[in-house]
Amino acid sequence: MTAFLIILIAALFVIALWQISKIVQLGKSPEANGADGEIANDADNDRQGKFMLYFVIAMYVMMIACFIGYQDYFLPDAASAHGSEYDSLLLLTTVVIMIVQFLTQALLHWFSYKYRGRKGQKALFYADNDRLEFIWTAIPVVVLAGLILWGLFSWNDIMDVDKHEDPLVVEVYAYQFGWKVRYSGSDNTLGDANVRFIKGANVLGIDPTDADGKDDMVATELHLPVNRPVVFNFRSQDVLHSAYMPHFRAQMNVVPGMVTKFSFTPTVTSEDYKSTEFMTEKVSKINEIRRQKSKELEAAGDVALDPYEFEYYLLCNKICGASHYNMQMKIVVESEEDYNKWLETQTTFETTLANAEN
Ligand SMILES: [Cu+2]
Repeated sequence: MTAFLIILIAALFVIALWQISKIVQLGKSPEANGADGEIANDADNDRQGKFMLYFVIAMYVMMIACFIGYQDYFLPDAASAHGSEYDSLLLLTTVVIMIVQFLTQALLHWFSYKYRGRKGQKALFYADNDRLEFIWTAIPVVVLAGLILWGLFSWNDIMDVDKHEDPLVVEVYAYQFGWKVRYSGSDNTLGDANVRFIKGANVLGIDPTDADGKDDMVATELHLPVNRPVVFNFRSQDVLHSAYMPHFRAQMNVVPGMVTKFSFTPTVTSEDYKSTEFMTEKVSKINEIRRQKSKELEAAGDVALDPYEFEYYLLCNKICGASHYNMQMKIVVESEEDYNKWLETQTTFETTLANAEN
């Protein structure tokens, strides 16, 4: 490996010297360069002009192929109340950018080809055109102002955590490398917490003297009742994490030493989402791949793969350390009834502490 690197460096050094000598040669007078020198002639310009044209065609073909080929990887419909607005904004922005770049790239490369250098041809000196300048200034101003205004209103609405009536208050707690969730119990108020209180069974550092914290419940799965607004309070034990819930179009940084907030209303239960056409098709495709892989594994004497089943997940979206990739928590959106049943099986902080002492 070291020998290869030395040879590579030596080769690059020789190429650099050769290039420098060419630049020195170019710097000399045109006469010294002669007819076959390094200065571009008509044949060179013609070739370069055509390359510009081929390049833009190749770029469009690749772009269209990517849009078609990667369709399967687009996120499916949003499962939260604000999600469709967010998706419309993203779609409109993408469409506008696509139209503009399609036209401008085509023009840029076409003109590079059409007006490629030819001996004796002179460029036209064209100082300015007020009407043209007005058009290409006014249109972007109007379009951008519209996009920005819509974006600002959407942002303010999505980020306003105080707009809901009777929301469910939940804490999402991040640590290297996992998530915990804290439910606020019957008072719907989270008890104070601080990493300094972390001790024994008190894994989230809930203040044992705060009465609001006694009925708090710590869980390892995030269960949410459908159609009820949820206000998330995010806390980190160690480093910067990011709580990412792609199906709900939600993401918020989780910062040590402070509480960050986000709220949304889940609108589709896990069961309903699993039975959408998109998801059943996707899952059967994945399972077909797994079946093929299992055959290979079994032939080699290994254990076959389990079939895949879709679940909502909360993922970490900040590279926070060695096991970052594995930092996820299952999210279950269910009916109010099922949610209450599940909640009854959870243990309050008070009971957890009492059990730990015994
Ligand atoms: Cu993380």
